[in-house]
Amino acid sequence: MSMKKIHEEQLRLAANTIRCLCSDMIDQAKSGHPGAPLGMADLATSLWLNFLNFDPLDVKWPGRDRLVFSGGHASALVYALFHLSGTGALSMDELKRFRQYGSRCAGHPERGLVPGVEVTTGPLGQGLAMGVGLALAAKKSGVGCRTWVFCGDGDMEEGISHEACSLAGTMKLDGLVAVYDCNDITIEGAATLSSTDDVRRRFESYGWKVMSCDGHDFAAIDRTYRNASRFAGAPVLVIAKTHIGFGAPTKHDSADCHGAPLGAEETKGLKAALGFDPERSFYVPDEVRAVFESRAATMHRIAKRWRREHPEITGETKAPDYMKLVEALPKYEPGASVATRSACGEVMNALAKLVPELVGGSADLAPSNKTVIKDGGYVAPGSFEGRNIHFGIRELAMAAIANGITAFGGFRGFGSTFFVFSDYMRPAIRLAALMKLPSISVFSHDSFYVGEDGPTHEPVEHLAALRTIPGLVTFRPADATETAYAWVEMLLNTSGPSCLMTTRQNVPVLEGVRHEGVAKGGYTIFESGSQGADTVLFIATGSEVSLAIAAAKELAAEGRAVRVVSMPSVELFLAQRQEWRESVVPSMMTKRVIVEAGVRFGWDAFAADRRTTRYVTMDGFGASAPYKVLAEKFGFTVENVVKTAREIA
Ligand SMILES: Cc1ncc(C[n+]2csc(CCOP(=O)(O)OP(=O)(O)O)c2C)c(N)n1
Ligand SMILES: [Mg+2]
Repeated sequence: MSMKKIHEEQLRLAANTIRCLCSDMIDQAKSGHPGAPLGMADLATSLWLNFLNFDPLDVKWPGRDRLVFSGGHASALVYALFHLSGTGALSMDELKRFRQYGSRCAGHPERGLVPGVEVTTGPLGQGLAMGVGLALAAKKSGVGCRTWVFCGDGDMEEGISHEACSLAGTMKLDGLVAVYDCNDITIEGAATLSSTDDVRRRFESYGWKVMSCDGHDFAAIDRTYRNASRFAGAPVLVIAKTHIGFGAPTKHDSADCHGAPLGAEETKGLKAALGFDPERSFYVPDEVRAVFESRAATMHRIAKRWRREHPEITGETKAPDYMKLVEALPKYEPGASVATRSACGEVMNALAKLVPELVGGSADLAPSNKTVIKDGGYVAPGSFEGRNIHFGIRELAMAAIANGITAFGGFRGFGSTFFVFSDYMRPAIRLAALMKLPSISVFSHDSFYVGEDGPTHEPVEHLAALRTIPGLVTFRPADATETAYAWVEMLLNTSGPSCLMTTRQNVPVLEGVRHEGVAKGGYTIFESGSQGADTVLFIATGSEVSLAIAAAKELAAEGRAVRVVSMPSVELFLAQRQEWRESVVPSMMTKRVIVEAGVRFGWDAFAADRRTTRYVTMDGFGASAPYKVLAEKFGFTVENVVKTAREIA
């Protein structure tokens, strides 16, 4: 289908309209970032009207190009574009409610709020890394779309850009075009105050094709985009020299316009300089509406035809069939001894056959994490079919790329590493939770039982820390069977991210494990004696469940009433109805012992009575020694758990 090119004069008028709209929005809100929208308006308008394959009337068209504004502070620009494009989601009234409670035009663009916004951005650098994930998924999907990422000096400075772009270059990830809004200004002033590296040579050394242009010269932008979109064999970086605050009479080229409204006078000056009526606000000339409408109409025709020709590609991630997953699970015999990381590997492989959309890898620890999909093949330079990815030692990029893969649609991205390094991934896990994206993280070596590697490698506060992220579901299974059920629950959870914590060391396969119990976060795995106010109630997770059971059995042998609750997912348990929670952890059972090889933080919520609640938890960092020695030193022995229980029994 031939596409009518939008000419330079029309582009300029459209870009200037966007500049005025953005400044009006920001002035009205008395809050926002005008500098980047004004600086990037020409680049963004040119892309939108002449290159971006995006149908505003079918924003989920699977063949669409993916567009990311990694510097989410340019949100006004995003909203102005979506408004003009005619998705219908952003009316002029909505633009006037920029940054107000309940508006779709939130401070930074959020996936889910504005249909067509692919990923939430704002934490600098993550958008670029998610763009790598989107581009990787695009290659895997075979739909042939491109991924365009706008990024700025801040994105370039962030460590994650080095991680993600180095990987993208190594993999020769073509179809990805990053447009670098190079205005040499950040909040504190000149970017050179803190960064003088040569971005061109940096990216060339990663294996990227680097192009450059004047970001305000439409002919040059057009030429560069054309070359970039045709380039095969490597990702492309377009270094576009721009002026922050372009058009603002006194604040252009100055950090002053980065994050503060221009204000009435400066905005009038901006409009006058751009040939607009200084007294008119939220104004869009008819010609500008017309060019956006014409582009949208063309795109809609293309998308419709594409959908007719590819009815099999829906772009949706299907929720897997529960019964099929359960039937495929390996069975573990009580009494056997299996590290939950090993069980994790077996279970994951059994389920991966039924869930072809599962793709991901490890940050160079796959043999330890046990997260290789056997026979799945690897993503390699120029070859993207494999289901396994060598992320390299790049945990944060791994998590953000997994988010990009998941956000593309039709895939579930996962990443894995040692649990202690989950901190390196946390910002991206948080963003997944905010986006309600069902990415998966697998963390092996989940406690001081790591042993000889010592405290640098022994997570202590990490369970508590992950449990604080709203919307994240964590699983710390007690044994191989719970691990199997946890995997099923992670795959069924399509409304947010999940994490699985597994042991390095062997743990016994337990009796009494119940799928319903894992699905509900916590359940009674063992009890003895007449259950009532005198029962000693143990609540434990992961490798400490078998320890609690052993201690409970010792007390039971003396005729005491005991109960052990396994709580693989604290947040799922807390989300259950009162009846379930009360049946598992009855309020009248106030004698409680909580056992977890992590800090006590968070567990006080489970104390019915402080005087009769005891904790076998970690008070500080771990240490370097054989883990059996550490278990003695830190009190994770049957003897100590029994002794602790006796204090209240
Ligand atoms: C991870 C992270 N750190 C800090 C910030 C706060 N911040 C927002 S924009 C910005 C400066 C970005 O500079 P640049 O990308 O050059 O944007 P420009 O000033 O050119 O618009 C900073 C530090 C952030 N959003 N994310
Ligand atoms: Mg800048």
